[in-house]
Amino acid sequence: MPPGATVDSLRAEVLRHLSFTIAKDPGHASLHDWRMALSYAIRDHIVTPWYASTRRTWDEDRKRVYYLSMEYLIGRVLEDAAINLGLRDMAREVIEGLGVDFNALVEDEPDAALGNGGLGRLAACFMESMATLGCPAYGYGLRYEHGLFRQRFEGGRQVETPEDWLVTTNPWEFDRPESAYTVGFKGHVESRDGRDVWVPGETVTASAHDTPVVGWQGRWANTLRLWSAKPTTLFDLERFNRGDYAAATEPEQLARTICRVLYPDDTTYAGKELRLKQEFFLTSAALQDILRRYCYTHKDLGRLPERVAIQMNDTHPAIAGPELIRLLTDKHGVDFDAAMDVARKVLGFTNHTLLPEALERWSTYLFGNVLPRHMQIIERIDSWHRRTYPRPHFVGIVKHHEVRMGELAFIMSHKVNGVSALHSKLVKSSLFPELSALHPDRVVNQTNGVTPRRWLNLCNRPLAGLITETIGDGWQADLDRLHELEPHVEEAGFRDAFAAAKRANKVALTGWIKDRTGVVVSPDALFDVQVKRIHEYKRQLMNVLQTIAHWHAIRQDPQADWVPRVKIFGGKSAPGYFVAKEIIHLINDTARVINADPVVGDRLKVVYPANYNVSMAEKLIPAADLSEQISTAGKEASGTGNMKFMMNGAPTIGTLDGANVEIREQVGAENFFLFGMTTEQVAERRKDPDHARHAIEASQPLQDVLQMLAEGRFSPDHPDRYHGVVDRVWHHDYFLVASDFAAYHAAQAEVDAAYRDPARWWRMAAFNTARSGFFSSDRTIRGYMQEIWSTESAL
Ligand code: T68
Repeated sequence: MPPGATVDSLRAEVLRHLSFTIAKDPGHASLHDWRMALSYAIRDHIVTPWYASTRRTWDEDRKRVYYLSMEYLIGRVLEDAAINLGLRDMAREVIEGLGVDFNALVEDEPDAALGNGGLGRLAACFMESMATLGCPAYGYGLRYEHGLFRQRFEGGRQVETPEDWLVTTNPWEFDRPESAYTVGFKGHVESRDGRDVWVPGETVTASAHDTPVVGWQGRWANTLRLWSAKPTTLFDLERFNRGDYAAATEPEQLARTICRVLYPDDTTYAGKELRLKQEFFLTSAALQDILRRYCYTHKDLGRLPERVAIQMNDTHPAIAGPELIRLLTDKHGVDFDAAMDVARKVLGFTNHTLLPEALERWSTYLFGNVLPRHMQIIERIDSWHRRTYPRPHFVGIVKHHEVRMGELAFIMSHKVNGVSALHSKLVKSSLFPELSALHPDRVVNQTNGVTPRRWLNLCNRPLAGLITETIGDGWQADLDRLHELEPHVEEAGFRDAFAAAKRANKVALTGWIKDRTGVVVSPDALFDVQVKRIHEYKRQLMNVLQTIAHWHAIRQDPQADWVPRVKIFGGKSAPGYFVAKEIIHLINDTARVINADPVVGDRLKVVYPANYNVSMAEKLIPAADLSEQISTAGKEASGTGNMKFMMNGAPTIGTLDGANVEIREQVGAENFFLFGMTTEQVAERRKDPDHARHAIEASQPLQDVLQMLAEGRFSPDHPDRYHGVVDRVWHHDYFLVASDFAAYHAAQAEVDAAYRDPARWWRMAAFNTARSGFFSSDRTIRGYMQEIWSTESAL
């Protein structure tokens, strides 16, 4: 808690901000006004540690980490900042004392949704962990006017509407218009005095907006610096005076467009000029800012790696390699070989996917048009690498008229990392086999993690309270201490308290589900949750097919001893991803039929609240009994939702994919519902051209489900709506839904058996929490600091 902060002082600060920042009197203040007043009062307490951290970093001339990411999926800030400062309970007391509903106030804040899914949320967890660990760092990103779209369902179909988090003032950001850089596009390259000079055809100005990120207990704070684009010249007065009004505002239009929206594609890459411009805009502004800061106190750019580490979050900012070379050579006069040496010591690259469609590639035509100087530099890097590391069949950066950003990022980095043990192994062996053979020490692993401050301490107050009661305080910043819960897991009293905490969360969720979806569910049912982006490889389809099989089985024998279940789905599809949208429609259609079936009643319900986001995750995960992590092995790079469920005491039903492998290792095989083929078996299975038919023929439940879908049981208004789905399972089942179905169905029966035995179930659940310490993002960040960034904590 900040020294001297009391309920009285915080109340006075809130009232002062209400009067003098918001200019409202308490009698007329809206919920929004109160939220703003409280946010400013809390923010004031961040400024002191923020300022102190920045000063220390300068005074001690510390190495800084720069995290470059196109996405930051932050969620709400107020409660997170308050809890890290030790001010949350005080804030609640103050606000309730003023006659305002604290929960409603917290929920009035829009989610900052500047990301699609796991990659963006990881960046947000990393920012929080770097602040907690006192690692001097800046996050660089884009200040999108509209974050990830809002999802609604119309007749069960996903409909997207724009998100507008900036419509009301964002109290957490500080505009820094003095930190501004020019970023160019297009144009041509000229030779002047033997030096290549890029003359851009278009320019925009990148202007900084800083958000402080405060760590646990307010001991350190870093900066998230988001760029917005401004026109370099306000408008073309000469054209305007000639009456050419549209052309006169062209610079404004270009600038407006760049930060207008977040690309809503996760894992597929959008081949759009605008996307390339966004990526370069972020990267160039960040690199100019980094070099300016370095040159403020240092002269020798050759020693940049001693003070600067830059991490590229996937290939999206991979233009950092050539841009750094351009700035060092063209602007600072460093020679090419020396610039290559410096760049490669400074840069690191994190890969987040093995899906081939997600590997960014740009046509050389488009690339050369938008970034002509960078195209030259990339060709030079490519031939430098071929010369320096000769190899007969090596695939370079530029091939078949395409620039391959993965290869570029690999070559320009001193370390390349995957995000789970399995994934890093596959990065080496399948994604970059040739490059890994040339650079055997380059690929390393850093298994993902999540911040326990938000994903346990904040979102699950009942469980956090029980943990503190049982092992004392301090586990929030030392999550391995959760192991101290293990001896208590054998005590019936502790397990009862654990179950009671879960029940409290479930009761709260039932109310929320009723409000959001109209469906009434019982907190006595097993809450089975799959929340994540909708994607074929994540196999929500397999989950819904199994749900139908389960429904069918209940109808055959309603009086059998069924464990009541609530199937909870959440997630968005990329707007142009037809197959994923069809799966969404199917889940909603299935929910409608099952929830209205009087024969089944409370034994099975299906709910799919629209617009899954960080704030919804904070409600669903603490109330989950079972975590669905059922991707086709070899496809989910890591997963981080799986870690959040584990921390909150929900065992996993899952395949040996991504970080599931390590979750199972940590928690023990007896506390994990494993099923399905391994990566190797998947590859083997695909060799049989009739794999799906064989699997369907061997499973009566699956045959029945496909038959019901084909007959239109879930789409009576449009009986052939799911013919495409059925046809794909039979004939184009790349993700092996059919082949893993029977094993999944059997594992679900195992789950029921375990749930029927409360002692067994709560033992499993509690071990999940007790053994989740490894999945703190603090552990991950320590790994990056040691193995990739060579940097130390300032604390
Ligand atoms: C996710 N990737 C991985 N990509 O799928 C997940 N892609 O397994 C992993 O846990 C997580 O990264 C963190 O490492 C993504 O989320 C994207 O969102 C994305 C966005 C734009 C373009 C491509």
